[in-house]
Amino acid sequence: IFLPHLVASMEVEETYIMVKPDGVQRGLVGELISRFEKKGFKLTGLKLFQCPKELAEEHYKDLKARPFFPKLINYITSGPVVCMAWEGVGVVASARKLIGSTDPLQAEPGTIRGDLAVQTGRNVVHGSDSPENGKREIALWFKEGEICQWTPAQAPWLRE
Ligand code: IDP
Ligand code: MG
Repeated sequence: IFLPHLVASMEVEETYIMVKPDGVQRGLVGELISRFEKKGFKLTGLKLFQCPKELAEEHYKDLKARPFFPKLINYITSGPVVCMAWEGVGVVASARKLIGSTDPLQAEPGTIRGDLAVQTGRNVVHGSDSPENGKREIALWFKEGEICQWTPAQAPWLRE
């Protein structure tokens, strides 16, 4: 039987990664960019941005009914975030693995949240949970012209 959800995707995907306000305030921007860069994914969009309330609410609309929603919106709008678009084969699931579990105390050592955070309400980074949401979120956070298509010089040294 073919179980597609158990197989790492071979498609080129895009994911929206965001350093949340705590990550920016704690000086973790360089470290977080570096983790995705070193892994071998391609950066296609990057900006520091003060998120308006409406955008935060749209981004997290699936969580609207949750009791922590108002606090989540306050958190995400409490200071600048760093918005990133990353591209690569299997990048969505791989980025989620690099990020680690939502609760940093449950996140494995070696993951971003496992190494750098202690609480769900201050878990330093966002990553899209599906290729569809990757596209949706990049379209939500970036304007046309803010995404760059380019070929990294190291491309032939990352994939045969
Ligand atoms: P994810 O960021 O790992 O995908 P989601 O369940 O999509 O986790 O939740 C989005 C964000 O909402 C989390 O990263 C975290 O900042 C916040 N959040 C989720 N659950 C809680 C909670 O129980 N208390 C406080 N904040 C939460
Ligand atoms: Mg999520």
